[in-house]
Amino acid sequence: MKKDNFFITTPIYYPSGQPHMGHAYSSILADVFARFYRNDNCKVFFLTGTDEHGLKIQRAAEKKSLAPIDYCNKLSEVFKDLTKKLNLSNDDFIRTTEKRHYIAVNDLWNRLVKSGDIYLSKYKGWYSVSDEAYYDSGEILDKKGKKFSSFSGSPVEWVEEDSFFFKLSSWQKKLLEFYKKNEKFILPISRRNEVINFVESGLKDLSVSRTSFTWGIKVPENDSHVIYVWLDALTNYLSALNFPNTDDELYKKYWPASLHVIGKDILRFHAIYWPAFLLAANIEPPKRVFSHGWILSGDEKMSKSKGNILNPLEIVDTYGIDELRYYLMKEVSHGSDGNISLESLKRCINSDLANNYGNLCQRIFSFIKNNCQNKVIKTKNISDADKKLIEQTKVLTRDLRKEMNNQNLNNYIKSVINISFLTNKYINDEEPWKLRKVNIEKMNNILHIALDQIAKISILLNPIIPIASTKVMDALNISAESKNLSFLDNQSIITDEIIIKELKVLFKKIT
Ligand code: ME8
Repeated sequence: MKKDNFFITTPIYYPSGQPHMGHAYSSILADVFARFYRNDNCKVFFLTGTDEHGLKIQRAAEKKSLAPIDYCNKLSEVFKDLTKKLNLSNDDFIRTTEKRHYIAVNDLWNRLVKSGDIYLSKYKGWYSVSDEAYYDSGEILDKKGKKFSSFSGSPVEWVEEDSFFFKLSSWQKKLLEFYKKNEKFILPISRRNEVINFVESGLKDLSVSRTSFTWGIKVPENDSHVIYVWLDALTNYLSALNFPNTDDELYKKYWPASLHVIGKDILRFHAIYWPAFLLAANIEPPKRVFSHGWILSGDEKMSKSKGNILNPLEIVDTYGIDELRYYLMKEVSHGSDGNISLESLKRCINSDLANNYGNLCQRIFSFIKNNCQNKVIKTKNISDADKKLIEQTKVLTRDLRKEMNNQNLNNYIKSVINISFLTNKYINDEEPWKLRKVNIEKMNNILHIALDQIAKISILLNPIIPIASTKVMDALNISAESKNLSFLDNQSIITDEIIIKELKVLFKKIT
């Protein structure tokens, strides 16, 4: 069967401060999808990077008395380090200050000029530098004389300047047709409805250049304008594939993008502006935008100003990267906002990783080491209890690909951890330790089934906890060809006669 190619992206991060849990969450989520499809024998290109232009970055650099590019060179490294710390499997890291990106943005701009979608006028209205977004007067709140966006809560300032505009209004109908034709372009459905309502309520033309500052990509043939940072930033998804060279192997293989993973705050840019720019430029829009919710801390959005930040780097140092990845993927509901706290992190690590999956692996491996000299042989006599566990596992794995294809990662994890729970229960019920002296054959069979279950669970958890699951797969001597999801198509993973290696404790219980 021919497998699809997957181009999966995280948002490219503003390097205007230290990485926070929101960054970690967005990136890990995208990484899990990328790893899953690689494990399902698909070709995957996974992209992340930094979004380095615009007033927000220019001001952040001024604050540090640095030239914007020096500031970006420094901060971009911090985000590159983050990708390593989070164990992201990205194939590329793009910076919007790279030449390849300038070339792509210039080309896209010229296409929009050529198609008649850009005109020169004057912008008069509200702008939020921290969101790098324009807001209508209907979206502005007044708090003690200061103005804020009612959408994001960020401060806004009044702007009046010459500007090029993109004829977004003329794309309203075509966008609505596009959403209708591509039902799963925006997931979850609640976000899709939000976008459709917004577009139906009417779209205004969009200011796509600024003249009051200089830190950005100059408009071709009019260098008093810099291109609006969102038109610039969104193009990263094309520049990483060597656009405008549409004959390039990467572009041919991976465009249109399969999945942009983004937070709900930047949905408008990805689900409205981006497909409109692309349709206008005669480029096929991406297949999916998945918009996750906010990470909250005690019902509030985590933010520096509120002082309620759990620092991802500190969590990784204290508890481990697999632990953080698992916690964020399991406990934060991906469609809606989710609360995180140290207490729930500890609870989750203990209950799912230490007591459930970790315990299952440890007890089986040490029993086999102590009683079978590390060797287990499969036998043909299958009991009712064996059959029941195998059947339950089949049921729980049946829809896993579908869950992933719809970004229902919470359901996916629940099913997998349930398999681990059922396998622990099976061992408790079957009591192989009681068979050591009376029925070696049956004991072997139980252990073999347990190892097979551990192999399945490890492969399924691999996208989420790559380090621990790889240790287990290695200790099971699983061949390279079997370390993938083909067991979902009934291929076997472990050999009939299996010799295991030593397995050290995977997850320590946190007290
Ligand atoms: O938006 N919870 O960059 P960014 C969950 N440069 N997600 C959060 C979050 C939170 N508390 N805080 C931030 C940008 N995020 C642009 C992207 S893409 C062409 C340009 C998420 O560094 C946020 O939703 O401000 C976004 O998806 C990502 O972190 C990067 O945010």
